[in-house]
Amino acid sequence: MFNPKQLQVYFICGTQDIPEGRTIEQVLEEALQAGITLYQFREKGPTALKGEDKKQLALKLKSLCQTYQVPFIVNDDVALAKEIDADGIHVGQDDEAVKAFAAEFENKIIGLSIGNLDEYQHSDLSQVNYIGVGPMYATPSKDDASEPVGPSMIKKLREYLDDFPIVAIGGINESNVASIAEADADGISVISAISRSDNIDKTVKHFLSYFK
Ligand code: TZP
Ligand code: MG
Repeated sequence: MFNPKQLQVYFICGTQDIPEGRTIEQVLEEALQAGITLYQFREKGPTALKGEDKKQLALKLKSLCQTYQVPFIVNDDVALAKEIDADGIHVGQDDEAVKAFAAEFENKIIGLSIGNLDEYQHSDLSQVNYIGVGPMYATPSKDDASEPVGPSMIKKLREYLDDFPIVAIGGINESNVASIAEADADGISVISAISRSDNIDKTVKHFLSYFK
């Protein structure tokens, strides 16, 4: 069951985001130990695992998340999310439409990406639990990212959305997280600031301190 507090420090990561010499299991376990509130499994790009390899890794990471009672969300891959009984699914504007699968994710978490006001106006949020808004800043982790919109986009969307759960994404790090919290996001979703941190424990705890 979804609780907006789960958006506070939302870690997204796939095998492509792991620095040399580390494994995704190690990185995720450190992040879970440090207190991340939600995890999204996102395999992307030329090295992305597929088929059975992707499924087996997803099952391993899901079970790791269960140990820490942190929900496990799958990016894009609705079929995989169903097959492994993930806690939820996150889709972008170009992915499978929420209305096509919402009935099968009734007691699960459904997240939708929104890049700007136009996308917001064309999105049906009636079956969506939270929106991911961004990129806030330039990001090293998404090749086809749209123009950064900055924390002011969160403030604008708040005018329309009242207390609907919003998580900010894209280029967020320890130096700019304050402006995201100030814009009244429910939390941050980050890849590289955690996956490439020299001290995951310190980074996650720093992020958590902004979203009490
Ligand atoms: N969607 C918009 S930006 C982004 C995604 C998946 C990448 C975020 O990665 P980072 O490293 O936190 O900028
Ligand atoms: Mg997508």
